[in-house]
Amino acid sequence: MWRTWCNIKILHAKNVWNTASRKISTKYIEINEEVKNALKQHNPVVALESTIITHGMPYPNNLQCAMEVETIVREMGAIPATIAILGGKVKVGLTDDEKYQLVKDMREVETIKTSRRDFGYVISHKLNGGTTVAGTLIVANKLGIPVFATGGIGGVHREGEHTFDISADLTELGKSSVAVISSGVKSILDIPKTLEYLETQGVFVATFGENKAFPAFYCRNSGYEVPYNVQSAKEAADIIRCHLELGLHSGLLFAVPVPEEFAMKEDEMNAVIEKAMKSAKKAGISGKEITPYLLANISHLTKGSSLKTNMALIKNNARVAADIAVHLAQLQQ
Ligand code: PSU
Ligand code: MN
Repeated sequence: MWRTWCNIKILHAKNVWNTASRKISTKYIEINEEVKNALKQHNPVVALESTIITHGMPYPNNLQCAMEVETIVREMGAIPATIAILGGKVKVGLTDDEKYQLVKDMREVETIKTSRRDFGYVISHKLNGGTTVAGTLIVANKLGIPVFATGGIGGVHREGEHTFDISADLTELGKSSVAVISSGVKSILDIPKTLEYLETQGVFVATFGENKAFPAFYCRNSGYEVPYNVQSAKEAADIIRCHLELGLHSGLLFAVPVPEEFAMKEDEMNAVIEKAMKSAKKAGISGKEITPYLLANISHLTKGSSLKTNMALIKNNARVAADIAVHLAQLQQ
């Protein structure tokens, strides 16, 4: 029973019209051998998103960060599985060449920030796509990869009660049997509303570290607490195991504060964020463009130091995620 959530669920093309199926047609997905073998043998795998690469960071930091994150996952004893769409195919476990291609193609080919709603379009038009947290969760969930590392997840935007801008990351977390390791959410978002939304969606939320202070991505403390604090990878793995074995079909969020030496000052950051948000409003930016716009603007306003923090926290999250994946795999053997 315990083993079933890790089976690779792939459907052959003839069954593709079975709309009740959770499976992806083999026509549309390519899993690299290393990841396939690790999944078969219940070895630790960490899923990684690719919107960070395509829309979250400038070149060459995006590529450098993606490579370093994978190295860290390997050093910790897990297999990295960066997920993206290349030429209309979902690739699980991008090779370095494929990561380079994804970035290089952006100069000539339309590259879509891909959440749930975008997959059919991207694949039918044989485009490239950077999968968001939501998009990556869909693939990880279908393949039974229970651990996924990223920087920050999307959330309820400030003034979301008027704009209805609520990231699909939250609804996807509500229906994916996957644990996401992130540094919480940025204060470009409404943090208390995001936490409320996660509760409604049945997502387990805990901090991973010293206390229950929910981190705000660039800063270690958002000023809001969450109900749970987890202190070790073993404890996290035990919780994930129970959550999955109970068949709850909702996700888990472990929020890891950025390491102290890379953390940014809260007052300073709040002022920068206010400024970036004003400029977004003035430029009429909305919808899926808002997060990439703000990220680039914040990096510009902080003269690149927010980008440094961003890269440091992703790497730290990858380390924690791999540690959790290793402990989870031990529970399965
Ligand atoms: N936060 C970051 N960097 C990012 C993102 C979020 O610090 O690149 C990306 C993630 O892929 C996330 C997506 O899933 O933005 C959320 O976008 P939206 O708010 O449009 O749902
Ligand atoms: Mn949005």
